[in-house]
Formats: sequence, structure tokens, C-alpha cells
Amino acid sequence: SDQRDLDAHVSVCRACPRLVEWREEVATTGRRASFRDQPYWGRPVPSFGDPDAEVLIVGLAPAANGANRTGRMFTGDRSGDWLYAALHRTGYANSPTATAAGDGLRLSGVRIIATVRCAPPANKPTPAEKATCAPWLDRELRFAEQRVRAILALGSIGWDAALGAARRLGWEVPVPKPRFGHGAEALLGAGDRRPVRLVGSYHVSQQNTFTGKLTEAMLDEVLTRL
Ligand code: DU
Ligand code: SF4
Repeated sequence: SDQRDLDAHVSVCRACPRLVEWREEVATTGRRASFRDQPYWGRPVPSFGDPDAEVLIVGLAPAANGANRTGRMFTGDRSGDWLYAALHRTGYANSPTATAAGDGLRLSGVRIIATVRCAPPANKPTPAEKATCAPWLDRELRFAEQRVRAILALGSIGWDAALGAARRLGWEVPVPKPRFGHGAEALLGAGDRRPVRLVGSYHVSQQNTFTGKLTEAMLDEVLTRL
């Protein structure tokens, strides 16, 4: 399928020198001690979930020892523990846990996509890296264009990436630019297609979940709204 073709192409992308170096360094000499005996993926991480999803979740980037290790979005890290538990509570995932590709986890109705597909140092991609990876997001959105009803942006980087992709696809984006916030919402596009709801959520990173900035109830609420 087109989606499988895209996944195969993205998985060998080497367009960002700094990220290629980092993803591979972490995967070889830089493995976390507890994962030292495991193979690491060490490549761009393709999107994951239902290929016919009406809801897209746009995250930030793979975690160095999470998706950069397991090769699957939000799999094998604390952020993913939070996200998949919530997706299970709200009926989008068949299991509350994600450990590795091949664990039987399936999503229905949602697909998870990264803004930047390679693990960045300190989880912080540069503006140039975000721009370089943007065409991959555009292609995901173009596949989904006829069916997508809502996009959940995890964090302001996902929010800005979704707005940028929407503009490049020729969807109508409100002016001035809608501001990101937890629970923020904007309507994108018009024409012959029903508008796409863009919904914001604080990112599921430990920085937010450990501090209580993002609670389970807050995450369930935005997921339920979709
Ligand atoms: O081989 P496949 O059934 O198309 O699944 C590929 C991959 O995508 C697998 O990890 C399950 C996941 N997936 C999903 O989460 N939800 C779907 O509706 C279809 C596939
Ligand atoms: Fe390619 Fe995106 Fe990875 Fe850059 S971040 S190397 S554009 S997949």
C-alpha cells in the first residue's frame, strides 16, 4: 500500500546529519545500561496504528531509549506508558501497555505520527530539522485527507507542525495563528471537505506527567472529545 511504501521510505531517511549521528550513537555505544543487551532500532520511526484512522496524533520525536530502541512510536518509555494507558481507557487501543513491536498492540481509529522521526539530543530538534522532516508529515496527512476528522497535537511542536502541514496542503488555517494550549481547539480546512478539528494536549512527557501538569483525567478528556 501507499502507507507501507511511505513507512519503508522514511525508515531509511538520512537527511538530518546531527540526528543521524545521535540516533546511531545512542543505538550503539550509547545504550542505556538496562537495555545494553538489546538491539536498538536506531533509525527514523514510522507512524503507527490504524491505517484508516480518522484521528491522527502528532507527537514530538522518538525518545532515545524508547522508540529509537523499539522502532515503534511511544513504545518502551514512560511517555508511551501514559499515552497507551489512556488510549486503552478511551477505547482506541487493545492493550494498556506497549513494550516492543510484536507485542500484539493494535490501535483502532487512531494513528500516531512524529513531527521529527529521529531521536534528537535532549528531545530538542532544531528548526531546520523540523523543516526537513515536515514533508513526511505532509505525506501522512495527504493519505489521510479524505477521512481525517481530528488531529490531536501533543505539545506545541506537534501543534505548529500540524498547522504547517495543513497550510502546505492548502487547508484553511485561521488567522491569526491559533494558540497552543491544553484543550485548545481550531478548525482547519473547508471547501468540499468537512473541517478537521485540531485539538491540543500537553505532551505526555515525564516533565508534565510527574509534575501533575498533565493528569490522566486531562488526557482522557481530550481523547474522549475526539
Ligand atoms: O500487518 P498489519 O496488520 O497491517 O499491522 C501492521 C502494524 O500496524 C501492527 O503493528 C499493528 C498495527 N495496526 C494497528 O495498530 N491497527 C490497525 O488497525 C492495523 C494495524
Ligand atoms: Fe529524515 Fe526526519 Fe530523520 Fe531528518 S528527522 S533524518 S528528515 S526521518
